[in-house]
Amino acid sequence: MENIIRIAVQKSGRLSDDSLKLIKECGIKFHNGTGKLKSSSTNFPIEFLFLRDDDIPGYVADGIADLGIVGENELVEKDKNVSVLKKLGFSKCRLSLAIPKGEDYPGINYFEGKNIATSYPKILGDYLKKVNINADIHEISGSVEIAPSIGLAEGICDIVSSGSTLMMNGLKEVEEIFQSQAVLISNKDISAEKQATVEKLLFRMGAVQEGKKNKYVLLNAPNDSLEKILSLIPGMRSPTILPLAEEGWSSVHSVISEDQFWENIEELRKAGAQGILVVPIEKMLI
Ligand code: PRT
Ligand code: ZN
Repeated sequence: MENIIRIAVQKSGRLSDDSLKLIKECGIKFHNGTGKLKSSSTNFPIEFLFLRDDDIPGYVADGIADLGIVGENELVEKDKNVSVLKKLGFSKCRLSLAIPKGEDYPGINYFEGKNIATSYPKILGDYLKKVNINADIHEISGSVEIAPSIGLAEGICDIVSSGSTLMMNGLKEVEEIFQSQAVLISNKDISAEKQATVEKLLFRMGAVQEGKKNKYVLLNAPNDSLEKILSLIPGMRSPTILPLAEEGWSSVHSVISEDQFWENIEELRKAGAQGILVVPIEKMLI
């Protein structure tokens, strides 16, 4: 069928679980038995290709897959001609320059004429050009963090998340050069039939993402402070207010962003709100 789309997701690694979780949260059912390279859905026109993340941008650019989920670091490094449809908000990390802990770091000029080991020669090369530094880029495919201690390079450029790998290897982060998160990418030449399926998927992903940002809040409030409380939890259109059995009290139901909820919680309580329940929202269609 012409409308079936194919999506490439990482087979096993830091992107895999969150990629598959997002697809499941979109209501798409599928089997991903271990070792399988391909799978399809029983209730949505989509097929899955399970690949190494390094291969995902290329497969999508060549049209072997219509869509892919990959880190921006890998996408920019591979420099393939694809479209970014959506930032997905997971697998957040940064690409940073690091040097041995004991070294003084006067600024980016430190790297002039030095050797830097990395698995990201393109991103690093572009950055060094931008800041006008001439350094030798030594490309290695893994265990970049040990390069200084074995004398292979004076500094490294690698992915950092918590920073503990750098610390364990006696290194310190000195420049952040790139920020990354998982993104949904697409082939640039998708048929109209497939595009309709892509739109359906994007709509569902948007609803899941909106739902995650917001919470459904229920609370009890004395009627004479309703006005104040409603100004603190304005709701999607306007909050629902139901009278409680107890005279002079109401139950207020509303949707509020999680950040805004925590910012306003003290004021809500001061205004007399009681029995506050905060409930996760699975999907939100605005
Ligand atoms: O086998 P395959 O090629 O598919 O996977 P991979 O080994 O190349 O990649 P994988 O699964 O390790 O990471 C996939 C993607 O997750 C990366 O391309 C990034 O976009 C993202 N990501 C998020 C990370 C990290 N966090 C991360 N911490 N990728 C790698 N790391 C490594 C980093 O290389 C370093 O060794 O973790 C270490 C640093 O972590 P901290 O927490 O100690 O700072
Ligand atoms: Zn990889």
